[in-house]
Amino acid sequence: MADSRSAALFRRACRSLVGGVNSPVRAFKAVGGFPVFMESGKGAYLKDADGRRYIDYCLSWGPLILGHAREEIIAAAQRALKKGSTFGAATEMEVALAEALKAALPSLELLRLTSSGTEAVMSAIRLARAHTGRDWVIKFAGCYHGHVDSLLVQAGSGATTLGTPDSAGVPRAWAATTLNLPYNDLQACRRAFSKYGGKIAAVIVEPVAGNMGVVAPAPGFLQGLRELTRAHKALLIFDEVITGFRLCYGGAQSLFNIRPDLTCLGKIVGGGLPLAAYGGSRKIMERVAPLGPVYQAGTLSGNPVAVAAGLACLKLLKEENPYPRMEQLIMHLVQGLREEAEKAGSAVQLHSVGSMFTLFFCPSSISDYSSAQRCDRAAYGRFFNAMLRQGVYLPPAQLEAAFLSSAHDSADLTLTLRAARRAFEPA
Ligand code: KE4
Repeated sequence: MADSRSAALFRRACRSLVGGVNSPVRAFKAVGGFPVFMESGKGAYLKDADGRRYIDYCLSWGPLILGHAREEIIAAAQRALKKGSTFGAATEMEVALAEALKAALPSLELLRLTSSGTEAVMSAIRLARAHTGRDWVIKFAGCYHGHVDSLLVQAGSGATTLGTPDSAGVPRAWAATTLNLPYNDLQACRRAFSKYGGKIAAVIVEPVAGNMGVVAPAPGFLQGLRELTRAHKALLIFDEVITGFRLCYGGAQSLFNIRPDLTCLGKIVGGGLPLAAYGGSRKIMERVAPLGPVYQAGTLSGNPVAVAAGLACLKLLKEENPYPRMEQLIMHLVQGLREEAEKAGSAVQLHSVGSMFTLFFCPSSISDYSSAQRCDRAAYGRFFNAMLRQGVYLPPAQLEAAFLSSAHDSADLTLTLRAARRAFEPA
């Protein structure tokens, strides 16, 4: 509403912050209108600056698998904060978190904590180039790996939402080291390796894509990447910033039983605070400073408050194992959305893996970026706003993943499906 506090805050924000936001995909450009300013969150719910409550399926783009403001995580962060916010020195807690990550993902023999997923990916790419002595990287169109210069080529997430899949400001020479292939197209990968094998340092993949909407790997796709990279002595990098601890406690590499050479983690591992990580075999990781020549650093890497939140989050996930229940709930939600869309005559595709899902407004099946781009984004925008008006907050962009948390319950789903019944009504 033009006279709402969010509207006033947005007008004020635009005077100081680029586009009034600190990350483009929050700007609501893909769904129209202006961003709702949030004031607080609790469990499955958000409250905006005007006091309106929403059932939240964006969950800060993935980190909040246990819902907003989970008591135990807040308490752990508060305890840590009282002892000091940062030391720029080694601490026992960061070792404990590293040990917990290694226990969950056996492919991590040695790792490094960073403050964002972008940093983790950027470092993993630099390390792969150093380890192999090669420059080129294969990524997949529609996959987004953070705003790493050389990977902002046909990127997903906010880049695709804003129609800038190839960012300005990236030197052509850097983008030229990136081979962009269709997701799920193993043949294209085979051809790339047979043509450029000796130049390719790594393949980086979202093992379940979230940044073109949720798109699952085709059977054999990930295994095929593993075999191809091994045969050509390139590294396989799993970008598990979204899927890590989301699909199951061991992430996609456990679910699909694939051992990547390097893994990038983020979002959930910080329990909602800024923390990410990258890691892999000791042989590869020992090339990172101070042991080896690959330089990577960070003032707030392994920040004690974020580490405490991350440790508390992983402890709760291990103890509560919310995955089976969330999968049951998401099956119910997806089936209900499919039925409501059918009744309204809306052509939709529903994708879900674990507790992440996407409602695509598209009449045909989706398996990669080009098919995902056939979506009717205006229809998604209308649906998003109709749901927002009824107190349901979806990701403000069609080609993003929506998430469930362990705080969502069947009553939330009933309200969501009732809102969807009205929101699907033809415009
Ligand atoms: P951050 O630098 O935003 O912590 O992580 C970058 C990143 C890396 N890899 C994957 C698979 C990711 O999804 C992301 C970031 N995800 C987006 C949303 N899809 C974050 C939201 C935003 O950019 O504001």
